[in-house]
Amino acid sequence: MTQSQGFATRAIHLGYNPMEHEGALTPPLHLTSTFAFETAEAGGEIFAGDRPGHIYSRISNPTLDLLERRVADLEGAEAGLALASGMGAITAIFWTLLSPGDEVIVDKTLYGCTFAFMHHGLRKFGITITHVDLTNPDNLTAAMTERTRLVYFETPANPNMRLVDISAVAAIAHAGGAQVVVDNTYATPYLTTPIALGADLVLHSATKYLGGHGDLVAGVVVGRAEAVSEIRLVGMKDMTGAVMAPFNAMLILRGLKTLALRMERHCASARVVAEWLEAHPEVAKVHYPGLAGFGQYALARRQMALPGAMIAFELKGGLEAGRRMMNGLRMIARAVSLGDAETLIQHPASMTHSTYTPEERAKHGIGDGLIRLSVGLEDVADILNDLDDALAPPHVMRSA
Ligand code: 4LM
Repeated sequence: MTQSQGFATRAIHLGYNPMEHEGALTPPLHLTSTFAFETAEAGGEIFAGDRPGHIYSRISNPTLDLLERRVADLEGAEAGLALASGMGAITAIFWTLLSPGDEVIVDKTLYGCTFAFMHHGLRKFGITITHVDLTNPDNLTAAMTERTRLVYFETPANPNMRLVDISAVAAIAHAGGAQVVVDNTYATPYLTTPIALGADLVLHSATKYLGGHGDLVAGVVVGRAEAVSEIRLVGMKDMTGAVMAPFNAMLILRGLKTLALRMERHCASARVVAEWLEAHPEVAKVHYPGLAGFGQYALARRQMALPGAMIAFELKGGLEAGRRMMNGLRMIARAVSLGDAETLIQHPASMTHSTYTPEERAKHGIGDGLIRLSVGLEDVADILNDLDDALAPPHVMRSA
């Protein structure tokens, strides 16, 4: 297979020839923890890296290998690494690349557990975490120091949909000698390929769109072969042990076959839902990169092939309106995570951030009426109907 083939074709065929596997159309699942060597000498050569081969599934496994090559190819990267979770991917990268005294510059908005890892994990080991509003790349120029090793961000960011201009940030980071790590979970390589825009490493929570069916937890890292190999041998093998189970790799390989198709449908439905929400009287503001009123609309057009299927919106009625809406839903699932066939909804103030005070929530940019919606693959009319019923004012009788 070559790069000249299209995205969907590569997601289905790349790196696998059934004729090398007794004609099996579907790649085999290698459920094995260890690998036998032909001779002691052959084992020695594989250990020394002088001969290709697998040793133990905490280092590599043929089923994971195929997934790693497919995701790397879709992201336009040299190599990939499959890990146990998105957090496994993030922690393996950081433990590999950082030493005490180093500084990491991160955007102001991060997925909550990434934020916790930076603050409660990395900081304990003498690493400085500096939050900078990277939506304005000029802020990075001012913040870079000679200790800055990495610049890290999500685009779009979880949960408020802020975008970061990858090429502008990469140019500034590289000029200062830092590497750029992008969490591409929200966009997927179908919408954005950060490596082509200058990122050094890209990671995913493969739990989300790459798997696409809400049936596993997994992560992937892609980048230059040498860097990915170091993360494999240091961050994954020795420091976290966060290896992906072969069965999960198999499920993600299946998910990837429909990634292009799913993203087209996810994004088309999300646009309809975003426009509908924007016109709804109970909704104060909709944050969706496909709306002309989105603050970073020009960047979204330039950097994303489609605007994605995650929407953040603010309810005029704050906490109570959010709680009422959540409890009024009948089809849409009140659940964390995203990128599944099912539409998922999250109200941080009454769910994930309910133990924060309103002041603490405000400090983290989470308004009491903020709702996060992962638009699924159901018929969009049914998604709208459910939202419509749930958003109806309390005195309006809902349909039976
Ligand atoms: C959630 N997110 O948002 P694992 N990067 C991003 C994420 O959204 C997540 C991870 C990494 C949610 C999970 C409950 C942008 C996760 C972490 O969950 O470790 O695969 O990924 O609801």
